Amino acid sequence: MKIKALACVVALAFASSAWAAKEGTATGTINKIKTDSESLNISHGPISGLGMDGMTMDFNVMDPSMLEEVAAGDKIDFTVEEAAGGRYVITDIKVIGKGNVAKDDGHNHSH
Ligand SMILES: [Cu+2]
Repeated sequence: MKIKALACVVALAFASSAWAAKEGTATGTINKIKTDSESLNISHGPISGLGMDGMTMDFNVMDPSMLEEVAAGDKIDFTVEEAAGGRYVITDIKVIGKGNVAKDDGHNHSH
Protein backbone atom coordinates (compact mmCIF):
# COMPACT_ATOMS: atom_id res chain seq x y z
CA MET A 1 0.00 0.00 0.00
CA LYS A 2 2.30 2.72 -1.27
CA ILE A 3 -0.35 5.46 -1.19
CA LYS A 4 -1.13 4.96 2.47
CA ALA A 5 2.56 5.19 3.44
CA LEU A 6 2.93 8.49 1.58
CA ALA A 7 -0.11 9.99 3.30
CA CYS A 8 1.46 9.11 6.61
CA VAL A 9 4.69 10.98 5.80
CA VAL A 10 2.74 14.08 4.76
CA ALA A 11 0.76 14.02 8.01
CA LEU A 12 3.98 13.84 10.04
CA ALA A 13 5.54 16.76 8.17
CA PHE A 14 2.46 18.87 8.81
CA ALA A 15 2.41 18.00 12.51
CA SER A 16 6.06 18.96 13.02
CA SER A 17 5.69 22.34 11.29
CA ALA A 18 2.71 23.14 13.54
CA TRP A 19 5.04 22.75 16.52
CA ALA A 20 7.60 25.30 15.29
CA ALA A 21 7.95 28.18 17.74
CA LYS A 22 6.64 31.54 16.62
CA GLU A 23 9.37 34.14 16.33
CA GLY A 24 9.50 37.86 15.65
CA THR A 25 11.89 40.78 15.63
CA ALA A 26 11.36 44.30 16.92
CA THR A 27 13.03 47.49 18.00
CA GLY A 28 12.64 48.73 21.55
CA THR A 29 14.01 50.70 24.46
CA ILE A 30 15.05 49.04 27.70
CA ASN A 31 13.33 50.53 30.74
CA LYS A 32 14.57 48.19 33.41
CA ILE A 33 16.91 45.25 33.86
CA LYS A 34 15.52 42.67 36.27
CA THR A 35 18.37 40.37 37.20
CA ASP A 36 16.40 38.42 39.83
CA SER A 37 13.77 37.31 37.34
CA GLU A 38 16.21 37.24 34.38
CA SER A 39 14.00 39.57 32.41
CA LEU A 40 13.94 42.97 30.75
CA ASN A 41 11.18 45.56 30.77
CA ILE A 42 11.04 46.92 27.23
CA SER A 43 8.91 49.47 25.39
CA HIS A 44 8.78 47.83 21.99
CA GLY A 45 7.38 48.55 18.55
CA PRO A 46 5.11 46.13 16.65
CA ILE A 47 6.32 42.52 16.46
CA SER A 48 4.87 41.27 13.20
CA GLY A 49 5.97 37.65 13.59
CA LEU A 50 3.97 37.40 16.81
CA GLY A 51 1.09 39.67 15.79
CA MET A 52 1.84 41.99 18.70
CA ASP A 53 1.37 45.75 18.70
CA GLY A 54 3.80 48.14 20.33
CA MET A 55 3.64 48.17 24.13
CA THR A 56 5.67 48.07 27.32
CA MET A 57 6.17 44.64 28.85
CA ASP A 58 8.60 42.20 30.44
CA PHE A 59 10.52 39.65 28.39
CA ASN A 60 12.55 36.74 29.70
CA VAL A 61 16.03 36.31 28.27
CA MET A 62 17.35 33.02 26.96
CA ASP A 63 20.70 33.49 28.68
CA PRO A 64 21.27 35.62 31.85
CA SER A 65 24.54 36.91 30.35
CA MET A 66 22.40 38.95 27.93
CA LEU A 67 21.45 41.19 30.86
CA GLU A 68 25.08 42.26 31.20
CA GLU A 69 25.32 43.40 27.58
CA VAL A 70 22.66 46.07 27.96
CA ALA A 71 21.84 49.08 30.12
CA ALA A 72 18.63 50.88 30.98
CA GLY A 73 17.84 53.42 28.27
CA ASP A 74 19.56 51.46 25.50
CA LYS A 75 17.81 51.23 22.18
CA ILE A 76 17.85 47.64 20.91
CA ASP A 77 16.99 45.33 18.07
CA PHE A 78 15.86 41.99 19.40
CA THR A 79 14.50 38.61 18.40
CA VAL A 80 11.82 37.05 20.57
CA GLU A 81 10.32 33.59 20.54
CA GLU A 82 6.96 32.56 21.91
CA ALA A 83 7.74 29.67 24.24
CA ALA A 84 5.49 27.10 25.87
CA GLY A 85 2.97 28.57 28.27
CA GLY A 86 2.76 31.86 26.36
CA ARG A 87 6.09 33.12 27.71
CA TYR A 88 8.11 35.44 25.51
CA VAL A 89 11.83 34.75 25.49
CA ILE A 90 14.46 36.96 23.89
CA THR A 91 16.87 34.82 21.91
CA ASP A 92 19.01 37.57 20.42
CA ILE A 93 19.69 41.16 21.37
CA LYS A 94 21.68 43.95 19.72
CA VAL A 95 22.26 47.44 21.10
CA ILE A 96 21.69 49.99 18.34
CA GLY A 97 21.91 53.11 20.50
CA LYS A 98 23.21 53.81 23.96
CA GLY A 99 20.77 55.37 26.39
CA ASN A 100 21.42 58.60 28.21
CA VAL A 101 24.21 58.17 30.69
CA ALA A 102 22.69 58.66 34.14
CA LYS A 103 23.61 62.03 35.56
CA ASP A 104 25.07 61.77 39.01
CA ASP A 105 23.02 64.55 40.56
CA GLY A 106 21.71 62.47 43.43
CA HIS A 107 18.10 62.01 42.42
CA ASN A 108 16.00 60.33 39.80
CA HIS A 109 13.75 62.13 37.41
CA SER A 110 10.52 60.77 36.07
CA HIS A 111 8.90 62.33 33.06
CU1 LIG B 1 4.48 43.18 23.85
